[in-house]
This record gives sequence, structure tokens and C-alpha cells, in this order.
Amino acid sequence: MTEFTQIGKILSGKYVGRDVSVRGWIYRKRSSGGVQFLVLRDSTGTMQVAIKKENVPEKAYHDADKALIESAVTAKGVVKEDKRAPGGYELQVTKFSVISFSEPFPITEHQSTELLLDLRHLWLRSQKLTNIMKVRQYLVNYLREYFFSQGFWEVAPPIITQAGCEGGSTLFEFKYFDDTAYLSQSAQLYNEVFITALEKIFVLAPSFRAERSRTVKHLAEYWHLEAEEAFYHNEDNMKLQEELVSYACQKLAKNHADLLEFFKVKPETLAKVSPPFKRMRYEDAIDFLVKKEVKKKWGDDFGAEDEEILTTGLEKPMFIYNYPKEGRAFYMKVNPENPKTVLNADMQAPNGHGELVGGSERIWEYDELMKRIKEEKLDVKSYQWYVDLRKYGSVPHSGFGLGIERLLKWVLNLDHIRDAVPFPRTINRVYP
Ligand code: NSS
Repeated sequence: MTEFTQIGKILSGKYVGRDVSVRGWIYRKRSSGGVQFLVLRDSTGTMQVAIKKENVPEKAYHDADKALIESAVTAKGVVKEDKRAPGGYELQVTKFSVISFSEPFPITEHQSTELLLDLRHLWLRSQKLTNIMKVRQYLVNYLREYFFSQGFWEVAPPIITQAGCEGGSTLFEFKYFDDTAYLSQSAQLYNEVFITALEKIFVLAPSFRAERSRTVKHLAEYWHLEAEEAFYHNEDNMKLQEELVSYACQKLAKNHADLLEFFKVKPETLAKVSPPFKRMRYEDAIDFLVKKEVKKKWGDDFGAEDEEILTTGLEKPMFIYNYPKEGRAFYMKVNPENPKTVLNADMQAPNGHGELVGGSERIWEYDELMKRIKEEKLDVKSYQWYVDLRKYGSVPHSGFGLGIERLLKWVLNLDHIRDAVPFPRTINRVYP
């Protein structure tokens, strides 16, 4: 059987003079004076292969001539250094065959965003999206690595649930046999179950939000990295988050400068992301905005423009903490120093990229939680198991959720969150 060499390895320069076989897809092509110059792409890179009429059988040359962009091919030949070739190396081909001929590829230069989204199944092979998927994998890997290094266990909560976590307005409801259920908005309530056994846990799973908003930061389906920690208070929770995010940023900066540069992101910028992150009380954030002549009063939410004003020019993310109790989720612990507020924190990305993390200390006492569930008029039946946890050895605890696509959007400075995920689901798109 033929052994194939990855293009990335050839580009490292160690294969000059060697006879190798490669396989991949035609990325670009041109011909001149009896030579077909193809640029081949595989998962590791692109390189030029030169097919000279006199060096290959007639059929091979004819096929190379006929094959359109995105045809799948194999080529064998000797690697030569060639400064004119993109990447600096060229394969001088002696054997060439087409695995499958492509029809005319429907994506050419300067296509509309809508068309590229309709053709997402084909556009995913573009260099931009391929590189995003690579960075995404590294990022997720480093986040996981950090949790494991701190003694966290990875758990598997359900996706189908009857206990909404983040309010009824963004729940996806569906028929569940003869009953009704929802797609999970957050694994949090289940995460709180695991801590009495494993103490510190995390989960990476899809979360679903029936978001009516058309923004560059909202998806209907996103990947949610959530953690829950027994005996942690809000400040411990924030420390954990800033260390987690810093660890991943620094590892990316150290190990993947080439990928970052593709997105014009300077590795030095990410290397600077280190604890502590700036912390600002909610009320101080309101004052800050008022001083910038934004019409804001205590109790208001922050919109995209407010977030931009608060975070423009920052080198690393910041926390806004102790939000008003009114409008916050039912499970958040009230701040004993100011009972109009809760012990929560949101981590905001620099330069208006939006909220990366939402976290809080949880109500761990039975009576207090029951009172909040009733105040919020939630269906006690669906939450009975959750409240039950407060009867059997409950402890103070905290946790948070980080949107993977939000983090990727900020790290790579992407214009739109949809490019941080292969198949974006938004209010007006569920195809392909
Ligand atoms: O609603 S959150 O702020 N918080 C929770 O869901 C908690 N129950 C998490 C927890 O404590 N275990 O969402 C958390 C993060 C938020 O900061 C964003 O980064 C991300 O989830 N998020 C989203 N990403 C993309 N699209 C949408 N619609 C979205 N909503 C939240």
C-alpha cells in the first residue's frame, strides 16, 4: 500500500530530495508551457505540485488538465526546494491520478455572506474556517487540561430536561412522548448534584437558547463549558475563571503563533492575559457609564453599546459583579452586605466582544431557595429534586458557564460568532 506524506511535514523542509506521495484536493491551478501547476490542500497545509507533460503518462497529464478545483487527487514525485512556489517547496510529479473529479465549485471569490452560509457544507473547507476549527480544538483542549490539572472531574448531565435554568423566554420546548420537555439552557442545576460526590466538576456540552435577538454574539445552539465547585464563594469562583481563561490564552500564544497570525492576532497580546482581571461592582459600572453620558440607572441591564464602552481598550477581560437581585436567576445567593444585590459576576471580553462567562454563588439553604422559587412563580414540582439537595448535607458552592464560541470570537477577533461554530443555528438559520 502507498504511504502518504502530509503536506505540513513536507513544508517543514525535511523531505527535500525524497520521493513521496501526497493526497488531497486541488486548491488552485494554472498551466504554462506543458506544465500543470496544481496547489494541493490537505488538512495540514497547501503545496505546489508540478506535472510536466513528458514526465507522466498521457492520461495522467490529461486528467490533471481536466480536473477542476476541489477534485480529489494523489500525486507522487520528488520534493524540490523552489522559492517561487507558495510555501517554498514543489513536488515534481512522476505519477498522478484523480480520485474523483469535482463539478465546478459553486464558491468563487467575493461571494455574499448569505450564499456562503447556504453553502456552509462546502465553505467549511476554506482556510479561514479550517483554521478556526483548529484553534477551537486547541482552545477546548487547554481549557480541559486546566480543569484536570486542578482536580476537576468531567461529568455528563442530561440535555433533555424539565427544569429550565435561565428563564422561560429562551426555552426550546418540545413534545416528549406524552409530556413536555426542554432542550437544556445550562447544565448548572445538574452540576450542583455532582458536587456532593465529586466536589469539583465541569462539563462541556451544547446549550440551547431560543434567542429572538439578531446579534453578532448570540447563537441558538452553543457549546457551554460549565463548572461547579463545592465550598467555593463568589471570589474563589472569579479566581478560578480568570486562571482558566489565562491558561488557555497563554498556551495558545505559546504553541500556535502561526495560526494566530493567520487571524492577524499577535501572540504577545494573548500572552499578556494573566490574573488578576479588573473587577468592577455593578453599581460602579453604572456610574462609569453615566459619567460617559450614557443614560443608565441602577437596575438597568447592559446592552452591546454599554459593554463596548466598558471594555474598549482593555488588554484582558474584566469582571462586573454584584448585580441587582431583580432580574437575576432564582438560584443566585443574595449578597449579605447589600441584599438588593446578588453574589454573581459576569466576565466581559475586551473591546465589546461581549460576556464570556456568567457565574455566581448559589443559594444553598432550603428555605431561602424555596422562597425564591415561589417568588419567581416557578413550577415547584419540576425543581423538587434540585431543592432536595439542600436537605442532605448542603454546602456553600459556586459555579459558572463559559460560551466556547464567545471565547473564540474574542481570541481570534472574529466579526461574528457564527464563524466560531461549524454549523451556526440562529433565529433565521437551521440549514445546512
Ligand atoms: O446565561 S449565562 O450567563 N449563565 C448560565 O447559563 C449559568 N447557568 C451558567 C452556570 O453558572 N453554570 O450563560 C453563560 C455563558 C455566557 O456568559 C455566554 O458566554 C454564553 O454562556 N452564552 C451564549 N453564547 C452564545 N449564544 C448565546 N445565545 C448565549 N447565551 C449565553
